[in-house]
Amino acid sequence: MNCKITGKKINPFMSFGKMPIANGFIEKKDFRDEFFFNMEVGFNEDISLFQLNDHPKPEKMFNKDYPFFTGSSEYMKKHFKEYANFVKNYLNSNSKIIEIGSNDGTFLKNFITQTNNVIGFEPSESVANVAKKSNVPTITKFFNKSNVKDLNKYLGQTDLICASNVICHVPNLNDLIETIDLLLSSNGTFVFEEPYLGSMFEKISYDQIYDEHIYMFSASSISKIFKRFDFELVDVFPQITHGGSMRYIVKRKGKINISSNVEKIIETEKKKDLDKINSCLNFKKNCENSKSKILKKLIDLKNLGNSICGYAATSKSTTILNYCNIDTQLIDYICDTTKEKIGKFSPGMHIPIVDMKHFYNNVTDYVYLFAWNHKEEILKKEKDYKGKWISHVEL
Ligand code: DWN
Repeated sequence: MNCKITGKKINPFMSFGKMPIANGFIEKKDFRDEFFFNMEVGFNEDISLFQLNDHPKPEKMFNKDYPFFTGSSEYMKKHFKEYANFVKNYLNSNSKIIEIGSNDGTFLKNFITQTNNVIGFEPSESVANVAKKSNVPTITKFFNKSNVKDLNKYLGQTDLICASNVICHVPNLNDLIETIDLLLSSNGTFVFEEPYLGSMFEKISYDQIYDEHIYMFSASSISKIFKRFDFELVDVFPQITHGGSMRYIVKRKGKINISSNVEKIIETEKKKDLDKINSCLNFKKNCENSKSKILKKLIDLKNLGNSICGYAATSKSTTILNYCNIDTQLIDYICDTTKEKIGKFSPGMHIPIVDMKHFYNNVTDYVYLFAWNHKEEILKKEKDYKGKWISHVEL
């Protein structure tokens, strides 16, 4: 593959094998036509960027039926409220705000009482419609140069562009940054949060890698990428969300002093070789060990006569199930709160997705927590469950 930013040829260092669309929850009648791609990952040392070798077209993933709703976690709603308070530091009373990938409007809802100068870009109709119902102004389109060109009121006049768990979904980062450049005011700020490469390596949470997550960023990669466009990474704030994320603050070059946080984190990343392929090769070994360990655990538990179900049909679970080849011989069902997933089957491995009533009426000896990143919230909710929780990451 060629790196999507620099054009340089990158050789994949690892393959996760054949993968379906992570959020492609499927009906039985469609099993035969299911789409798969070969999921390989590579690393561009020039810009320290971990990336997928190939990925399905964005329209195949983010379509009218996209079934992930940000508001499905109470904790995340709280997080986005706090995030909204944080970004107010970059605003004045007339500021215009744009969110890239605004999903169901969970974040922007925090602004619509204060200002009409707010727009969300969200290409998936299913989630965009929920935002619109909550009166969050939403453009049901991808965020790119061609889709912002007529937004005269916002061109060069937007004080804040935000995104959460979205920038890693955008294949053409060159176009994305040029679009930001078109919109941002001279002293404007781009604030975004993404799953953090360092946390993924530490937790061996390789399930963060799937079709939608084309990149896994670090402060080193973000700093290098934005420099190419005359922007600067001016601050970073580690987050505990989604198993370890990073909030990045980016401004046009020379606008403010760069916080010492940036230098510190880049130094730490260097010490951990996060800017080098070595850390990836180590991660590869860790993934292979993790796969053998979890498979052995599930098989041993089954052989001892235990029943096992899955909790939360996350996008991440698609990687675990397909990479480890886990099907209904090991996991009876996966329960989830999302009505758009219930009654369908998991992508690739075709495990039935059921509602929470089914979970309470068909209690299993073990539960595989696929939403391990929401552990606190879920374990509190399910405190009456008497069996054992398992996962490939430490719970
Ligand atoms: O980047 C992305 C992240 C932020 O969100 C996306 N590409 C898609 C999505 O990834 P995910 O599906 O792995 O996200 P979550 O938030 O780990 O899992 C969401 C799923 O978990 C939903 O199907 C709802 C379900 N869930 C549940 O059934 N009970 C979640 C919670 C908190 C619960 O209590």
